[in-house]
Amino acid sequence: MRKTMRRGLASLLGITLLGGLGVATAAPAQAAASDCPKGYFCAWKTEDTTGTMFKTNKSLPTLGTWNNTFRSQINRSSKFACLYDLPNYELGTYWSLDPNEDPRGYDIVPNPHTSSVGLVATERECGGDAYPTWYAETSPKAAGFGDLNGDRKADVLVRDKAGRLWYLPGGFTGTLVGAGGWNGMNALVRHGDFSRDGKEDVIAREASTGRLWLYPGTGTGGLGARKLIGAGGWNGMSQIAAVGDLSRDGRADLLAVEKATGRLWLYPGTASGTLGARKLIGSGGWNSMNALTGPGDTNGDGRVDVYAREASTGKLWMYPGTTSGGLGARKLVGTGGWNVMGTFLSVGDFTGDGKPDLATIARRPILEPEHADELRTYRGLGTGALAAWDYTDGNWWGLNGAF
Ligand SMILES: [Ca+2]
Ligand SMILES: [Ca+2]
Ligand SMILES: [Ca+2]
Ligand SMILES: [Ca+2]
Repeated sequence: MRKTMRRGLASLLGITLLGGLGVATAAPAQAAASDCPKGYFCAWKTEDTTGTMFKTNKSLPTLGTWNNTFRSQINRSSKFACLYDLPNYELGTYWSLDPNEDPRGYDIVPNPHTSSVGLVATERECGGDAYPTWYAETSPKAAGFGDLNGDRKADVLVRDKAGRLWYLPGGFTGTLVGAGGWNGMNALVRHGDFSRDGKEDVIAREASTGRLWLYPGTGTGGLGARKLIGAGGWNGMSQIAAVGDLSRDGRADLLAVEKATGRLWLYPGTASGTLGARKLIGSGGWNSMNALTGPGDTNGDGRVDVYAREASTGKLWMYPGTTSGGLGARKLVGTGGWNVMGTFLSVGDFTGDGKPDLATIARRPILEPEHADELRTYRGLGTGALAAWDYTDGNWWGLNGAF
């Protein structure tokens, strides 16, 4: 869990932030901040960046003669700089500086106290792991989705702000499964086995091209070499949601809402692991829904269902899958307030009762929006409805998506 995090340092710690205010740019004595080379964190024993300069481009567990001496500092590295009161990055008090600070300014530290410096890819890593903690009970039955390694524990994939992908198998741990570049994707879904090898896969939409890519799951949480399954035009879809097998042919399908028309389309999975000819399953009005998610069979009739959030009301609706492979008359599942959810996480049954559940990442109304996100879990009741949320975890801030 997150320990102490400090941002907005000027107000919290009495540090004066110069630069951009026309304060520190003119005086020659203060021009030394620009002596800090790009790629480094630098500090001085004086309040005005004069005198001997400390610099590092890697993390340092101890600071030797520089221990507790930083009075002014700047982070010109491409990483977040974490400044710890204790050596060895121990979590007492610490604060973080954004990457690539403007050398026309710097930070003043009234009371020098830094004893170790960390340079990390994401702000989360100043205080812990890049990935959050996820826990799932073992389900009595295989859900057919939400389980990349087939152990009947619902798992989660998380994208961090550095564009890496982490696999969270459900026991509080995480493994790196995507080394980078995932920030180029503007939609990420997985819901079962598209490539027909018995292992769950990931589908991603490339923002710059509107292409749809299939990343075949390796069956252990990792992903293999990608394969193009949509040549373009997918940016015309406002929502893409995996739903499992809605068309009832044994192959996982994809739903998409067409921005221009508000139509809901089903893209059927095929025997070859590609998408077949699309089928209209909602003739219009779906633009009024600003989230779609496929939690599985929520009402126990053997057919997968869809949850949709209505933008204007913040209500959550359940659309039951029908025998003909479409969606039936909707039922209200959440009476309001669902617009605070940034992400819907449908990964099957994580409470271990065999009924699919729902998790969300909610944006709390707090002063520091970058730290606002928390996980909430909703137990599925097996009737299509959800219990009130019964677990929340504030460790889910500072990420760039989960699915
Ligand atoms: Ca699993
Ligand atoms: Ca299907
Ligand atoms: Ca159902
Ligand atoms: Ca459950």
